[in-house]
Amino acid sequence: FLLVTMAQCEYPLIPGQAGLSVSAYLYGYSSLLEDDKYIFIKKYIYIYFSVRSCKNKLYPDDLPRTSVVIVFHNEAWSTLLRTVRSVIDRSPKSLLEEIVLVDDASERDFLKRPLEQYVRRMEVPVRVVRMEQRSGLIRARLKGASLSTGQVITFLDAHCECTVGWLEPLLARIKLDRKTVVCPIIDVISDDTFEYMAGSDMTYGGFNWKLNFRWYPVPQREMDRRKGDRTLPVRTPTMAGGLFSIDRDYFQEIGTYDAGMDIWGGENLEISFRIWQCGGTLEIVTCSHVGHVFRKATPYTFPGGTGQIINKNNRRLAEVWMDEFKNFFYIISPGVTKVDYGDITSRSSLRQKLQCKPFSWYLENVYPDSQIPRHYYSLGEIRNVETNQCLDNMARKENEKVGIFNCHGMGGNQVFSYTANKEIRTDDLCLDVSKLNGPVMMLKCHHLKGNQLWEYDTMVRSVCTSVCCVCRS
Ligand SMILES: [Mn+2]
Repeated sequence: FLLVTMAQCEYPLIPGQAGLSVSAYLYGYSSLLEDDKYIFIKKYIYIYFSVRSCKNKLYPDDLPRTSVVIVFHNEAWSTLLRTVRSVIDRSPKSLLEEIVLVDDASERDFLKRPLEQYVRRMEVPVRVVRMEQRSGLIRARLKGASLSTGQVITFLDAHCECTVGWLEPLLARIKLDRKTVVCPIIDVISDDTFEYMAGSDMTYGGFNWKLNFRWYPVPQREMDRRKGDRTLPVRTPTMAGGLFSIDRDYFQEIGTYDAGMDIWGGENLEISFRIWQCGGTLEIVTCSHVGHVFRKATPYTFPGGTGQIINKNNRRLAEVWMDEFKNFFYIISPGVTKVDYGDITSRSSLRQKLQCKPFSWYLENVYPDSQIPRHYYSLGEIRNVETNQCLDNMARKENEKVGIFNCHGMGGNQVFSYTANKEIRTDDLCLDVSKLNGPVMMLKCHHLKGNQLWEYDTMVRSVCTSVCCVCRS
């Protein structure tokens, strides 16, 4: 902890600038000092540096070299070149084997010959590889990986900016243990102004019942494991998918990607589950920062419709890796069971061959604060048997009231789970009552019981306030 006054605070507090990676939390504080006739108001600013002494970390000289594989489809010139340029400028030459740009059948002319001619002049070998037809992220990455030669493969999206010192901390973790798969902290590049904003080192990857990737706060147990040192990597249950480094041989050993998945979606959870369940480790390396342009809408067209493809991919991931916990996905996404997911025998036999652990092990050991409860009493609807009405989350969001609607028996918004911790959950929200006589709200599950503890007898009632959730009369 450092205490500095505003006057002392001349150096920039922008993360990354001057090599400083800081999180500054500003607390205004004023104290009155009397000096004869004058009262000086001195305004102190307490600045809590999260003591991210990343700058002083030393890394071995003999780190493995990496190829950087970047898939693009109709990417803008400026964002693509910002990515390539920053990789070259901010990676030690001795660690950068090459850059492989995989064009997933772009239509824009400047991404054809002009791009090839432009990158030919660069100081590092940059290859442009073309997919013959639109193949999607997964197959395009597999092609790029197979044509690259570095000991490590680093996948980046085509709209990134690597920061100074991004690469060494990633490679150092892989050198230490080749079964460690590492992601940088993903900083945010605005898609309006393209300004660079620091991402948080206090969130990690999770997923909800619908198998959407989500960021959640790093839990206390993970802070404790690192003894509060925020320069140490965070073990993350899942990765966002766009940006990570992996040892080439290990990537092969654990079965690269599921080539039966189409285009995009679900592949990041699939590789995350596979890494953990099959003996690897997945980390966010907090000393490595890469910016990423988060776009409001996907520029990709999905042949056959976005929903169908993501549902198919998610079914493959649920069927191969999630055991009985796939029911959470199926029951909250009615209709998804009708989607054909193709043949999964090769992925199932991969799981057998690698002797991967069950999904319950993953929930217990890797993701105990998962949105999918490891232990639960029931999963289904909460019905008033006399009126035939059901609790319904009405597709509302966090901090809104839970609703009641005619029971439809179709799962979806009427699915709740009464967990072993006596919470009532719907997806990643918990029923919560803070006032006598309600209302019953849907809040983030906090795992601390209290307002989220429900007792079941013939009614379901909140312990804290005795509010009945569903009453018979
Ligand atoms: Mn992206």
